[in-house]
Amino acid sequence: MTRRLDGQLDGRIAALAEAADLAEGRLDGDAVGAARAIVAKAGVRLGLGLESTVVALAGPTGVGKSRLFNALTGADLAAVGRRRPTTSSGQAAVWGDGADALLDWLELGRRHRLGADELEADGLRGLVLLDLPDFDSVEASHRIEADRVVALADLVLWVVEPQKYADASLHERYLRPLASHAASMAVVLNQADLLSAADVAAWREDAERLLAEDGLRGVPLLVVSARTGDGLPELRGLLHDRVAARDAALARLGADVDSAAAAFAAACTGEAAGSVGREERARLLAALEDAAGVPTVLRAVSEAHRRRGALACGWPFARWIRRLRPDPLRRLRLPETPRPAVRTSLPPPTDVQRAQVATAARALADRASGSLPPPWPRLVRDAALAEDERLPDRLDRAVSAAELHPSRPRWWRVAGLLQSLLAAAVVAGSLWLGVLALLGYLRIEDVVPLPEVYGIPIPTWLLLGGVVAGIALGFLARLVNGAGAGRRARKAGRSLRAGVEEVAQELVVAPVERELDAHARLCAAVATARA
Ligand SMILES: Nc1nc2c(ncn2[C@@H]2O[C@H](COP(=O)(O)OP(=O)(O)O)[C@@H](O)[C@H]2O)c(=O)[nH]1
Ligand SMILES: [Mg+2]
Repeated sequence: MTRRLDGQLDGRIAALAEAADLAEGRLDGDAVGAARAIVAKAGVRLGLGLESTVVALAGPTGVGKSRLFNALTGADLAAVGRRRPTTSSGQAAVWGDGADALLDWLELGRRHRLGADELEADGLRGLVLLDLPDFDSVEASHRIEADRVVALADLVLWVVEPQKYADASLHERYLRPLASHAASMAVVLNQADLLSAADVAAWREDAERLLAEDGLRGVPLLVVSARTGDGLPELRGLLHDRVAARDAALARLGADVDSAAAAFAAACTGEAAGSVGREERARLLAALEDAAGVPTVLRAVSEAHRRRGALACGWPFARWIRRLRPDPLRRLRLPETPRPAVRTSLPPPTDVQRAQVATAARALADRASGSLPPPWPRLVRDAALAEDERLPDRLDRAVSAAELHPSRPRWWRVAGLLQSLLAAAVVAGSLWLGVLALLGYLRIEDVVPLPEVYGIPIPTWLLLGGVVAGIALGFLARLVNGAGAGRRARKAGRSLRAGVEEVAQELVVAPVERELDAHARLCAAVATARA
């Protein structure tokens, strides 16, 4: 039974540790610290073994803790009454041997070991009983010490007397916050000898009512007198049961783990998280493409192809017009082959473009966080916008790394050669006609025969034919290159979009999904820790 509980507790402690890791930087820092402290404490306490059960007598001043301690140990160990202890630390009585490491961990130096006879008599072997300083002591160090040990004990016996049982600080500072620790404590109504039997009954009833108000219904309530010994057999019986079962440490740690995990529970209410919406994602991509200057790049790709085509196979006598304007790809310093390390000369995203990206990222985050409770909507949104500053640079790299397909088709050479031949014909025809005109001017006609085809002289054929064919070829090439430019722009667009998508995934979508995943894992860990 103990072993099974032990194993189960190990799993819950591991879950609490995971919850604390995930809550780090996301949820309340105090709760994270408290959870880590419980994980650490549980590890140490379990490591010290379950053979010993640490029971602390805690309560306000003068209720009889020390006298009860003496009564249970059967020795005059603790200073009672007016002889107030001058040290701030409590003291321990150990039934049996061992437990030294446990007492070292509890930092209790004053230790008493019960003899073999006493062990034989009460069957409490394994009990480590602690008499604590008063939690309401005027000495701050006493109060701190009492709180420290109360946090470590396996079982806490809250000792009160007829006057102090309703003490507000006991209920508000200790009992109510420990409502989940009902299995790790008991309340001892001491000094019953001062009351009549009827008053004792009324007292018990009233104490029960107060405990119920604290949320501690079912906590064992014992009426005793340290002076007369009344009720001590019942108290010993309770201690015997808990010591023999060796489950007090597990119950205490279980309650600790539960309340530490409960501090995260508010972040796990509400419905399940949404996911990254298709529509919001598409809108983000559009905003990023715009910010990356994709339309500008595609225009440049298309324009560069036309320009290069015109220079390669356009009518040679009109090429100079094309040369007037610079190559758009070079002007933007867009690499001919993908070179992710090279910066382009594209203008950086404008404020409007950046705002549009931020709006799209926020919308994506809001949709993804669905109806999660706080602080998740904020965390998810922060994650979506966290890499905002890196976006322009990453988008520029994505453009540099894109395949823009600016290759030159092979037929350009053939068309260029043809244009050169036609241009040569135009030049030859012009020269020939020029010579003829000069000869005519000099009245030396018909010296050389003028060959004709279809009644039109060959030089005229050469000049006019060259011009018409050259212009026609240029026009035809322009048509084909226009289609080629469109094709290249579409291919480049696919490559650019893939790059932009990668950036969106890395800098916006993945961080959002990481938060959603953190939420899912944290809440699963909290559920496991509280099981
Ligand atoms: N009548 C009566 N007096 C008690 C009882 N228990 C303790 N006292 C007295 O209450 C005073 C405070 O006791 P002490 O053990 O020092 O209380 P502590 O401050 O809680 O450790 C002392 O004078 C004790 O003798 C009891 O059961 N009956
Ligand atoms: Mg005392």
